[in-house]
Amino acid sequence: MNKAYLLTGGNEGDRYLNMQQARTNIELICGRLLQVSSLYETAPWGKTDQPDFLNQVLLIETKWSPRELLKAILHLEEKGGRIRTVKNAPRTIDIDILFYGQMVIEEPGLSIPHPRIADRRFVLEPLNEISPGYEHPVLHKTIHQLLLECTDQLAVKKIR
Ligand code: PH2
Ligand code: MG
Ligand code: MG
Repeated sequence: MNKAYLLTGGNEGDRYLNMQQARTNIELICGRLLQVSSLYETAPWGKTDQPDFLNQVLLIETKWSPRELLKAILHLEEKGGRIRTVKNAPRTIDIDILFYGQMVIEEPGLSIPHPRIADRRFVLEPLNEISPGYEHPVLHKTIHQLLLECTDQLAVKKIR
């Protein structure tokens, strides 16, 4: 079995319900939840004139390969009512693969680790809550270290 860290996020519609449905569907389709961070309310990164997000990090155990996992996730996003328009637009649910074990993959449509982890406090805070000592396989620094060095100042608030 392989372990993968996923980030869920959304800022459109019933945010709590969408995040909860994402967790349920991930567990049904992708694999068992091993760890779940708190929910965080986070200021929008990138395109800032949009509502605040909820974000959460999940650690799962999965039998799927990275490519199969991506396919399953895209299916779940569609099921969750996500309509893709422009980059960084508001969305009901976004599910990103952050890490897949210690694998490094650079393929069209699939970059693992997720390329912007170190630039985003909304990813590092929930990750740090569940796995501060996890080593980034490319940057060779722990999540805790990356959080200490992160220059992103956008608000990230633990809500429960
Ligand atoms: N996702 C983005 C762009 N900006 N900002 C926050 N706070 N949370 C997100 O999940 C997020 C974002 C692109 O996927
Ligand atoms: Mg994303
Ligand atoms: Mg995404």
